[in-house]
Amino acid sequence: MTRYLITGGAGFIGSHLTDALIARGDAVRVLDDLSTGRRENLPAGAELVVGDVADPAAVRAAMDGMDGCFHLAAIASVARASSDWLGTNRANLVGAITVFDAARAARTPVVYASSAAVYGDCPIQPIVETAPTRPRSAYGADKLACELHAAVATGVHGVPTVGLRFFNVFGPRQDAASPYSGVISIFAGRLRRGEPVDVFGDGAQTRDFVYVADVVAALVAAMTRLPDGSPVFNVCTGSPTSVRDLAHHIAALCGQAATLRSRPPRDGDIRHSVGAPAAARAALGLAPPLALPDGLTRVLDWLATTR
Ligand code: NAD
Ligand code: UD2
Repeated sequence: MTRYLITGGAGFIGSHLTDALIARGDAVRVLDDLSTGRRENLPAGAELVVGDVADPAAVRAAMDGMDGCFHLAAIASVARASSDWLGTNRANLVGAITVFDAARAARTPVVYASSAAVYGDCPIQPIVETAPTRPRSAYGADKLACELHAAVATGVHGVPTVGLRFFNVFGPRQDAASPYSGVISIFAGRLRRGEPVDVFGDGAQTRDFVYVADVVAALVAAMTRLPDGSPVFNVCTGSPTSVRDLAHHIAALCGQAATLRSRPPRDGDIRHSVGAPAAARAALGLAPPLALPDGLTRVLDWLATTR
């Protein structure tokens, strides 16, 4: 039986990955401080260790006996990284270095979550992996630094690493009630009740929304294939959607008209973020992604069963 450590495994993406690995018969240990993750997200059979990913002793103990590590623990919010720069740095960068350091003793492979935020405002869309990285947020800067430390882990210490630059991930279990959550969960939670939504800036900013099951498939394929050389890949669809169009689209699926309230732009907000998916598809053998309307329907169906 293959054994995996998933840091942040009680969170949104991590719990879907845990489900997938348990379903195929792997053993899963989750290290999570439950700051945004929830015990109830985890399936029966997953082992939960409550602890901090920036605590070297906790990470070393959690890594013991593992065949691979998926490192997903982080404070996953551009807005929170802006208000709590140092606190998020500890979770988002010190946490990653702590994982790489623990992995080097046994050369445990690490597949870790990076972000589209590493690119900043990229003039050429869709964005390819070789585009310049110029983050505009503390969150994106920490994710880029994770990639640099991953290259050190591989090049100096022989730890196989693969970084996945997730674009904007959505799906069931993303918290609709948190203001720090992804825009789809916030909009879906409000629009289905006929409530207005806040649009930061003019709403013409675009994002590449990728469904969580496609992200899980990329994580599993990256761990299975472990391409050499500490590579990084976009995990995205290649299709842009503006925030304003997103609101109208979700409202239409709910049989409502959307009421949009204009709000000032967010600090560090990126204007356009659409990824080129070809390199990941080729290197990791990924299937075409789920179409946005199908993913939105799944989110709305899930919300209807939960509240
Ligand atoms: P999430 O908040 O649901 O999951 C993060 C998990 O990490 C939570 O369970 C949380 O409790 C845990 N955690 C936070 N700080 C920790 C710490 N110090 N020690 C241990 N556990 C800690 O967020 P998510 O959307 O599932 O994000 C997972 C990963 O993917 C993160 O690294 C995030 O930066 C990255 N990512 C997410 C998106 C997205 O659109 N959701 C896009 C790009 C990258
Ligand atoms: C960033 C990263 C993403 C991921 C995420 C953290 C980019 C391009 N993307 O996502 O990869 O790491 O951080 O999980 O850097 N918005 C509104 N109203 C709301 C909420 C959001 O208008 O109520 C806007 C927001 O200003 C932004 C867009 O919606 O333009 C998406 O916001 P988000 O918070 O879902 O994600 P984003 O793009 O900051």
